[in-house]
Amino acid sequence: MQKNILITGGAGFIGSHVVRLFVTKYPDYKIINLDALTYAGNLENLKDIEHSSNYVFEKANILEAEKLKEIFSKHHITDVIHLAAESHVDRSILSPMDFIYTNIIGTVNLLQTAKDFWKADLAAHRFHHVSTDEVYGTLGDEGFFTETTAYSPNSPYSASKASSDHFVRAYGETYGIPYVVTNCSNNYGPNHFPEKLIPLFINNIITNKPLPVYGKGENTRDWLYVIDHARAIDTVFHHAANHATYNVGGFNEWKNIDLVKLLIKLMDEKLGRPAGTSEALITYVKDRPGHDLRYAIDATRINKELGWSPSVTFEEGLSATIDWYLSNTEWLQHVTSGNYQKYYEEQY
Ligand code: NAD
Ligand code: TDX
Repeated sequence: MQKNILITGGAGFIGSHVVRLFVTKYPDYKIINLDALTYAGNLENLKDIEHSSNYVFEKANILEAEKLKEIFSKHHITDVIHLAAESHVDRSILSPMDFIYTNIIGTVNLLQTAKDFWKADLAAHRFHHVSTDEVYGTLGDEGFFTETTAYSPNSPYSASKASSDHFVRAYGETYGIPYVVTNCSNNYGPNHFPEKLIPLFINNIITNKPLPVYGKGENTRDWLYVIDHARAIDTVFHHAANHATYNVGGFNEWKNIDLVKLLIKLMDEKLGRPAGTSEALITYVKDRPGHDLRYAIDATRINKELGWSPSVTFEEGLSATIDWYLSNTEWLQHVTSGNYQKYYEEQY
């Protein structure tokens, strides 16, 4: 059967890398990128592949059920890789309802559309839901999240993602939707919107602005290069058993303050500034409410069962990421104007 894969959120950070990988690696598939182009969606992320003959863009919101039906019919959608979401924890604290609409109701709309459209032969299809390690809540100083860790979300963002994961599972158990779920750790890389820690701090170091470290900077995250996440999605989409879930991570934990110092070291070198100059920009600010202390993914299962592992080290990935931002200052200027600017001023 010809594969016509609907990738939602394909104009965003991770989605753009997934779209690029599928369009270039699978010329026989048709890739339909559905995106509402919110503040986080940017078609500039895909300008190198936008004229590919196996690629189509549909501007649509996953809250519009009728529009989803039209798109499924028009393109004979055979599979879904679902990334569209509101994705920033700090925004979820300011405006939780946007997260409930898109992440929960939008996901259920998509599930419902897929279930109705695929009803003649559900087993021939696949719904890949892209989720996060944040659904597991927080770890103490030790231990890892595994696929059997109980959900315990602490932010409106993670609660909305946890809810969407539960709906995906429920549509599998109740209606037989053939789903897979991946729960990934923090991504970094090109096209990352500069509201998240790494791109925000890269931008602020370039422009000599304060680096707002929440609390004491002791919170820990597990970082994965976005292209390795896209590779993991490719692997799970093609090879996982139905109803499987996989944790995806880099076995690469960093305390925020140590990561910020590494970033400063690399950036001062690349910008030709004396070592440590940008440390003066570090500014400790009020902690994020409900701030999870530590995330750490146990990615043994995807490694043992499907043979996936990260392809680059953190130092390689971070260096490539900084180089990308330094040579794409126009991209940074475009996304840091307008609405983003207003939001940024409200925050700091
Ligand atoms: P992003 O915010 O960069 O991109 C989200 C995309 O979804 C944007 O292009 C936006 O326009 C689109 N979108 C938002 N609401 C929409 C709607 N109602 N209808 C259609 N399109 C809509 O997000 P990201 O960081 O690329 O994350 C992608 C997915 O991966 C999300 O589901 C997120 O929860 C998950 N995830 C992210 C990370 C991470 O570190 N960024 C880690 C694990 C999982
Ligand atoms: O200005 C900042 N200062 C700061 O200290 C920002 C933006 C963040 N932080 C801290 C908070 C976190 O401990 O840095 C850490 C990383 O923060 P974010 O980049 O906002 O990521 P996080 O909250 O960990 O969530 C991310 O990873 C999981 C993504 O945004 C989610 O979409 C993904 O699901």
